[in-house]
Amino acid sequence: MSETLANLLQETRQFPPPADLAAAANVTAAAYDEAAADRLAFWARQAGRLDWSKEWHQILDWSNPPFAKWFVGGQLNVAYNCLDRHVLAGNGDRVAIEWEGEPGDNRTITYADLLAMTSQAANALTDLGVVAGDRVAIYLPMIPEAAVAMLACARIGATHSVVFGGFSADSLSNRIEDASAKVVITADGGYRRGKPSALKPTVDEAVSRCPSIEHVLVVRRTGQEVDWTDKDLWWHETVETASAEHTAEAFDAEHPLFILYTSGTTAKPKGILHTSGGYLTQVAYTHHAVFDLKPETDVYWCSADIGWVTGHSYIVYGPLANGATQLMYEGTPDTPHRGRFWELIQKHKVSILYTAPTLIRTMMKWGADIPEQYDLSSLRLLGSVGEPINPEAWMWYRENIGRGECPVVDTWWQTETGAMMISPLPGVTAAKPGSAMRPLPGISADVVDDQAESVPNGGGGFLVLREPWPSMLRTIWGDDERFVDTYWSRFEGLYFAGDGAKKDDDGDLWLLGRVDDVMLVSGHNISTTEVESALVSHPSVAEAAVVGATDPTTGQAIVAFTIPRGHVDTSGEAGEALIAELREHVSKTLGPIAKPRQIMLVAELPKTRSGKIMRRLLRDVAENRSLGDVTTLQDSSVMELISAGMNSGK
Ligand code: 6R9
Repeated sequence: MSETLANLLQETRQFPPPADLAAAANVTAAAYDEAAADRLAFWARQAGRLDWSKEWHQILDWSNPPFAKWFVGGQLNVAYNCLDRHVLAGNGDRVAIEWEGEPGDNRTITYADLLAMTSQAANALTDLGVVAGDRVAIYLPMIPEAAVAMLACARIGATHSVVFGGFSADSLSNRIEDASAKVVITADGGYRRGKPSALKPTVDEAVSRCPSIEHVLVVRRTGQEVDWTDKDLWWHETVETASAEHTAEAFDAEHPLFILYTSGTTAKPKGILHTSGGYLTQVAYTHHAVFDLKPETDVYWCSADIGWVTGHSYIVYGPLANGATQLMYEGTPDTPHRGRFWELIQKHKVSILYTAPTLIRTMMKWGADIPEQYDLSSLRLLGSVGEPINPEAWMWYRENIGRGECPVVDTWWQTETGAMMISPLPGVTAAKPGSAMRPLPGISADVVDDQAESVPNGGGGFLVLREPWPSMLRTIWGDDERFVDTYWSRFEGLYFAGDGAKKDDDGDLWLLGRVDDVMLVSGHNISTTEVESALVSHPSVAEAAVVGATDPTTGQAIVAFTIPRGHVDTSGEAGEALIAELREHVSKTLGPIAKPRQIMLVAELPKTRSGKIMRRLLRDVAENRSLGDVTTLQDSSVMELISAGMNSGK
């Protein structure tokens, strides 16, 4: 970005916390002051939420930046903190996971059950020769065994590397190879959109290229036919026959817990390494503070996949460390019908929902009459993660899912940050639709210009983190140099996250998307997010993706791909009229500079499996190039449809 971002969007609505929630909130405004007074002491107190076998002697060792060590000398077992201690405290009968399979089967798993299952898996892995420090790849659908496999690794000190079920054999084998994993845990298949979808053939292909793999553990989920090799073992014959007694050993606070490869919307995937004590401290604290979790009464649901960092931190480690009762759902939101999510919330009386803007916008497209048919009165708090949430999507979520009463917390963070960094606190913050608001207590985020100078209120630029935080990535697996280059080289002494952001007049933060996506139009930097939000604020639009395409006169020109809401007529002249109206609407909302050169009406957008729009591919289409790598797409047929529409001039 040669100049700071143009500050286009104006949003003045603001929603203070409900009085009853504020009065009983886990965290009050005092947390900001306490953390500001002594950041390290604040984090040391949060580490006190966990059971340590050995106390640390130093909170943070930052003597060799950017390589951090938190809670130096401390020892703990992560799985013990998520399981044993709740059982020992008399909460073994509390439900840990209410699991719903896509075809309608379900399982109820208490903390005592989950401990027994994890102990069996830990014993089985040990019998297979897995020892502390080894890597285990996990390639599973959203079934309880996914959480069990992760916790079993944590329990024996093995480092897990979860790969999204459904990534190609290439992606899987690259990740296995990069980490030299010894074991893969997978399943015959899982259910997606009403059908069993196979996983094992992909694993077979990947493993045939990966000599490091000694064993493949296979959970039987769908019962479909599978080929069998001499490395394969059934989970039910290996794990479920093992002893359910296992004594957890304590590991160093900096013992590697997991590697998670970033979704790779760009270059070679990076193996983000997270360790134990600091990571668990921050996921547990943020889950407690941002969701205001009351473990005895709340039913929590994070709809993410376990293969995304959101599933690691806010399905497995954060909620379980806090003794939460949670819903886990295997399938897609429209199977067998478009009300499935709301039906599940009604059935399990879910009180806290954490989901992604892409899902909210899809629900907008399907129409508010669907959630209206269900009793959603159990909900008391709504969360969002993964992308900037457009103000209109935020409002729709609050009004139609949260009865106009539930606070919405928009949480900004990354695989690299491990846990939430910027978010409202539901009992404190008067939230603004579309803003992630303030850094959480103990976190120092800022927005800087090209010269690393903090921008004043009203300004825009690069989002950076000034101080190390407990759940920060420790490095890129096997590549310290790339870690330094990627995150710590743009601005001296600052972590640069890759996102653009602005500060409003009150100093609250608005995320503007990846800086790689920022458009330069006639010398003005314009964020894709703001133009998308302007489009989504039109009543006929459910979702929009905006890219900058090379243009002979303006340098770059704005090209928008827009999904109309369900009821909208887009045929022939009505479609042409809508496009003209949308161009005018953007121009009126943001100013003529932001008026798209071209708007296409499309049925779908290319997204990664965690729901992020892949603008890179849309840029290829807008500039008439052949498509780049599409292997991380959720649905690769989407691009063919979009390209066909572009070429027919629509
Ligand atoms: C947790 C997660 C990280 C990138 C991040 C940013 C975008 C995530 C956001 C958000 C605006 C939010 N992002 N949450 N942008 N507002 N609340 O998504 O991790 O998959 O590594 O992606 O996602 O661009 O840099 P990850």
